[in-house]
Amino acid sequence: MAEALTRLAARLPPWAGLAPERPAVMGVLNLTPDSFSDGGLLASADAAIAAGRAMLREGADIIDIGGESTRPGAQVVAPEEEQRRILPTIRALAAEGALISVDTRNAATMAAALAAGAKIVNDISALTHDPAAPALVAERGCPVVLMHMRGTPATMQEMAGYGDVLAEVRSELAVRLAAAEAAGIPRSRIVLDPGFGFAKKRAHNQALLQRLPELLSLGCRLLVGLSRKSFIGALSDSATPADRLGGSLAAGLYALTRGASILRVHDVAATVQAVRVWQALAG
Ligand code: HH2
Repeated sequence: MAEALTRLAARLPPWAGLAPERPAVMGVLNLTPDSFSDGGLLASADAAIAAGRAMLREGADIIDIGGESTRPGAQVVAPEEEQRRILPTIRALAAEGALISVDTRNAATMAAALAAGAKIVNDISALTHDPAAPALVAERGCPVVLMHMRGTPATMQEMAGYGDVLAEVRSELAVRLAAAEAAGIPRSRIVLDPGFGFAKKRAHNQALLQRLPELLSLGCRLLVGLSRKSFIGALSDSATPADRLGGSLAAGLYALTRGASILRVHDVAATVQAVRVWQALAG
């Protein structure tokens, strides 16, 4: 069963030049003072560049660079400040050949990051936050991650009400997918993400992960961001984000058996090792 799902994901169109037959690991580089698990750790561009290089050495396929936290209730950051935080690091790592995604909701930041050498846009609002974003992504021809959420980071947890969570997330993602295609972004350039922890309670996250294969029928590869999230903490009784490595690895490998292609993680070395062993045994 797990092998069949993995083969199904491997048959989807290749994305962003990544090898289609093996799962990819996206390392998270948060250049923010307030991210939920690693805020404030990378206060200078030099520290961020060094952390990005370490992730590449550890085997990350993509480095996801963001300058605005999206945890519940996080401070909104102006695009100018967001760019000030991330552009020097994007420029330096892209010049060294890294595949960079920019984690932003703002079209001006997407444009500046792509000009600095980023190749992928990762938008937690699925190109709804900024009306200029769909046309920009279509025109630049870059791969894009469309994530499911409701509301904004400030309001999302009040909107975590579902009857059938999988059916509702699936149909809301289908709407975002159709809008992106209507704007001129081909489906083959789109990866979908159910948005774990975004307008979801623990039971919703768990059901979505267990029923992940049902999202594959949308015809896109799936990315999952489970790393260190609070529902991993709740399932494993581990209080702080930094204590959630074991649970994050278990959930990530489980997601691969449910058809995910890309894992967005904070702990690159441990994840790459786990994925390699999992693939040698199951893949
Ligand atoms: N999760 C976070 C941020 N961006 N992007 C995608 N595609 N999927 C996710 O699950 C996702 C994401 C939140 O995690 P993190 O970046 O560690 O925290 P913060 O938003 O506090 O910076």
